[in-house]
Amino acid sequence: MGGGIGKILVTGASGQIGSELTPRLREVYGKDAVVASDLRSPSFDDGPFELLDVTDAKKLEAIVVEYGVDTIVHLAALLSASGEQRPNVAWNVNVNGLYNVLEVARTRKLKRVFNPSSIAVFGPETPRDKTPQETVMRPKTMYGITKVTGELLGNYYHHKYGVDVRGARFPGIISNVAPPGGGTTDYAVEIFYEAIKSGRYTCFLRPDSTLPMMYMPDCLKGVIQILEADLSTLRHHADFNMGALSFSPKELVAEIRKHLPKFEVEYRPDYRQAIADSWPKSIDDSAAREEWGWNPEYDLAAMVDDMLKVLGERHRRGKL
Ligand code: AKB
Repeated sequence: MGGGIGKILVTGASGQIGSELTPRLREVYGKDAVVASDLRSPSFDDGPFELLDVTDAKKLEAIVVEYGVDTIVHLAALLSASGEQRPNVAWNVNVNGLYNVLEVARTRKLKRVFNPSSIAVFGPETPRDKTPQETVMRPKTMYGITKVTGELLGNYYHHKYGVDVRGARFPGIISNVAPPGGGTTDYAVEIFYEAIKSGRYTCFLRPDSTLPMMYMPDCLKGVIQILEADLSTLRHHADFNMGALSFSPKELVAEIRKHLPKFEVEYRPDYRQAIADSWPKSIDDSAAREEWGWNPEYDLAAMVDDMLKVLGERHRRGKL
């Protein structure tokens, strides 16, 4: 077992990332070494699971004590578009939920917390190309505000209390197991399902809206790398820039059309366009590369090829 990790609690285990990260963590650390938790049951059922609302600090602490948890991978959060629909819930879940996680880590002397941040911490005043690690952070969404708060809290708990909090600013994550739900980058997942099922898609962003993205296999690899990194090599903690791909809807459609030439797309930008317009186009992730060896593998062509293969196969079996 690497990085001194003994027993992991994953919050938000039934969500887009949790549905793939939890089984991967179980492959790496052992089935019983990873406790899944969420408001709803996950699609996998090969290990311990607890119903948990992360705003319930008492239940969270009871689970930590019962299982002897020493590491929390804290994925439970509302994303950017849902956060604009329900800003009060986004604040409560994203900030108070994280506060509960950090407090239990401090009082119960846990070894490590992983808390994903997001490119949503940036805003329109931030340089949009190759956005630097250290730069202007004035997000205009409630989600972005909660994520900046989370980074600041994580670094505070590290410096003041010695809690080993790690986090990376995730771009849009593209995957084919569980749908994302409530994000601005969700188009880049939905488009694959519609390309295969109906051959047409209505995109809620403009064709030229370039955003940073990442394929799930790279995301899973990155989370395990950052969890296992030697603390003495880290200068940053809760706030690593993490880049992989950058593309616009138009570029993604062109790549999909290499496989499905008849694929038709219409563009009808909605309220999510303003969110996308306030985010970076690409990310400078040299700190992550230098400090813990971040090195994504998938480019746009390889990601599209794999997504269409996996979903196409599922469609042929009538399971899409
Ligand atoms: C979203 O679109 O809200 C998320 C994110 C970039 O954090 N995918």
